[in-house]
Amino acid sequence: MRTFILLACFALLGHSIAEDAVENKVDAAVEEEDEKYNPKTDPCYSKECPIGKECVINKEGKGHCACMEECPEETSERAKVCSTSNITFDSECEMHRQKCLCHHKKDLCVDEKYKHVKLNYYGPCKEQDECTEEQMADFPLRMRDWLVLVMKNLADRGDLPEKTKKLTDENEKHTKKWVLPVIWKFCDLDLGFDRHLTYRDLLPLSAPLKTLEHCTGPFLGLCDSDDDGEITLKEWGHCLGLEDDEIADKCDEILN
Ligand SMILES: [Ca+2]
Ligand SMILES: [Ca+2]
Repeated sequence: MRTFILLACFALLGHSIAEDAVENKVDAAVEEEDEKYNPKTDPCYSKECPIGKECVINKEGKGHCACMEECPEETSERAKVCSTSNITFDSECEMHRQKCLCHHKKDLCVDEKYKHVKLNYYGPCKEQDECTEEQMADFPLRMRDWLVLVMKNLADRGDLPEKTKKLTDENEKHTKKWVLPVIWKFCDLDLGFDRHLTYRDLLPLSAPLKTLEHCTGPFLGLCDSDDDGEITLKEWGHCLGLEDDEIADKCDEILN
């Protein structure tokens, strides 16, 4: 019996020594690779790809963005996203990866309709309560109060540009304290500074808010009063209760 235990120990020891030797070899090879690696010659080194895509080197040796092989595995409910067509994806990455795969007609595309998929809100899709007339009437008032708070918090934390901070200080004297924050939010959301808020421009506001406030979607729909898919400063001001003479384009002042 003792011999058996001894032999077993030797066998285990032998196994462990052999494993260590293999590991050392692998480490050395990785280190050698690392030493050889030169970011300047890596076509993907400084290539940034949008979500759901990754850089791969093509036949010409150039880096280009292709659909991701796979997204990091997500098991948390909080990572899930709901699309505008009410489909839940495991993550925002997975939604964009599917969009990419389906757009390029790849085998891994789950459903051809995913090529038009768009993010609606963060979290799994859920039945949203109907936004009643009363709630809808109340929503802009609550939203502008919230914007006043957000802007004030940013100013207090020193997270606003100097000029904008000055504007907020002056704004303290006004009775209608929401006018400046409403205009500021429009400028803040406006990608491309073209004074039009598209679906994409509105995402940082709508995607987190829609899970918490079921009137967000209908409200933003109403804001686009001419129904052209974009919200102008005038439309934004009107739906948040600003008078015509209060809707002034201060984006250059606010953002610089
Ligand atoms: Ca824009
Ligand atoms: Ca419009």
